[in-house]
Amino acid sequence: MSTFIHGGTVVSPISAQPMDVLIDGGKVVALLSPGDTSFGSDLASSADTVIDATGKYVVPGGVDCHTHMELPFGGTFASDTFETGTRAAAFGGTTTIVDFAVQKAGERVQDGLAAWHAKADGQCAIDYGFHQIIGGVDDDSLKAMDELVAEGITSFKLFMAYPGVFFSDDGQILRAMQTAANNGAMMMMHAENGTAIDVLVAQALARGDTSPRWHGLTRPWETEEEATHRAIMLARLTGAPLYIVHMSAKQAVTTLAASRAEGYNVFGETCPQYLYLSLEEQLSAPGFEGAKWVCSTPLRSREEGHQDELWKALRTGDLSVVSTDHCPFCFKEQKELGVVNFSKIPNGIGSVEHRMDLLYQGVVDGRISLPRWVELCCTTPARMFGLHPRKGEIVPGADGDVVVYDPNARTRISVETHHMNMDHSAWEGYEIAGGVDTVLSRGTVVVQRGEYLGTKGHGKFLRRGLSSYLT
Ligand code: DUC
Ligand code: ZN
Ligand code: ZN
Repeated sequence: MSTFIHGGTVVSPISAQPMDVLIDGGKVVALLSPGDTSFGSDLASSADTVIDATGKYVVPGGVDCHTHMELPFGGTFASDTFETGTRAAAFGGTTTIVDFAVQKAGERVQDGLAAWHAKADGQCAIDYGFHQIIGGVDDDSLKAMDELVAEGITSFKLFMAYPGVFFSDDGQILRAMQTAANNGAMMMMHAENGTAIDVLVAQALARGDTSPRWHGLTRPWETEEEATHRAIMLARLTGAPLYIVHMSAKQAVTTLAASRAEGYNVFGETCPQYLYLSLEEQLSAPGFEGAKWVCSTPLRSREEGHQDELWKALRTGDLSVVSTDHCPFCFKEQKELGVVNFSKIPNGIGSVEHRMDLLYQGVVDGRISLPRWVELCCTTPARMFGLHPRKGEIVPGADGDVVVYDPNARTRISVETHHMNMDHSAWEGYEIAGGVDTVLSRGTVVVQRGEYLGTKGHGKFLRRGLSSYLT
């Protein structure tokens, strides 16, 4: 089964040029300059399927390396299953997700991972891998980290937030990092000072400050910056590579940049919500409305200028990746758990369907270049987490994960039209210049002009290698 995509502009992390793409047996087999008569041109003329990409961009399938399908949180579960969430991702041009398997304290890491395999197996529209959350660092879980690396789970996330749930103390963090320094895995960190935040939350509630806005005000930038600094110092001490997830505070990014400038393997991601949304506009919406935007780290103040600084860091390379931290909860009965107490609102925003579109607006607005869009959303996450060159770039030998993206399309984001299992959209009414036209996963068309053509179970588990992004 072969597919020939012709007439488009192929975007790589370093260039955008007119090229035709030939996919055969689920793999990219050739990139041909228009009119090329060399290897592949015969195959192209006899391809089973021909896709006309004239006037469109041909980009690698998106790699969203931070999702939480069915995450247990605050007495409920993230509302997307692997079936609904990966289908929504495909609609938005994402062809790979890396989700977080969870080990809770007192549970075997291997059991937590097995539970995640059971949730995802046979359900997914696109390929998927797992990071492993270690919620209880001890001798057994440290040993399990070595085992998991051999099974293609090559990154481990710890939390400096959520005491009593996912939290690790500094000694536990140090031990896990020593293990990663030894086995080559990437450490990932939710960097917020959770014990300090818990005091601020209790004080706010005691004063009667219970509305969603206080979620943000009780997680000030200092708590992110302090934890970021501590995590980086512990990583430096051990030699483990460190990836800080969902960065939202400009001061934390400055701290990260300082260690990057010294040559350490420390990296940061941000998410669309921190680039576009704010404490003043969304989290402070009237009544309980702001609950839709309760996530951690929280949305930051626009007056303080965090959003512009994050865009700048995406340009300079101080931030390496844009993921979503997709963690959807419905407003009814889920977000509403916190209607009289913001600390009971399940933390999370659903964006897995919109990441490619939202970041493309950065290209339209002149904030990032076309190749940088691809690098941030596709190539670097693949390299960071051991999936490149199979994923993240259109090169011979890679999986045929390709998106034909139409810069002339217009998309209006709405709960009425999205495919995520949510009863609202954090992006309601957002106008997108551009839109996904066709999505291929391993050479199979899964979405075409707004129609889902894929199948549940097409998506396969990806055993990942070690990061190929380290310096
Ligand atoms: N942050 C969220 O917003 N949701 C899930 C967990 C997290 O760290
Ligand atoms: Zn987190
Ligand atoms: Zn997360």
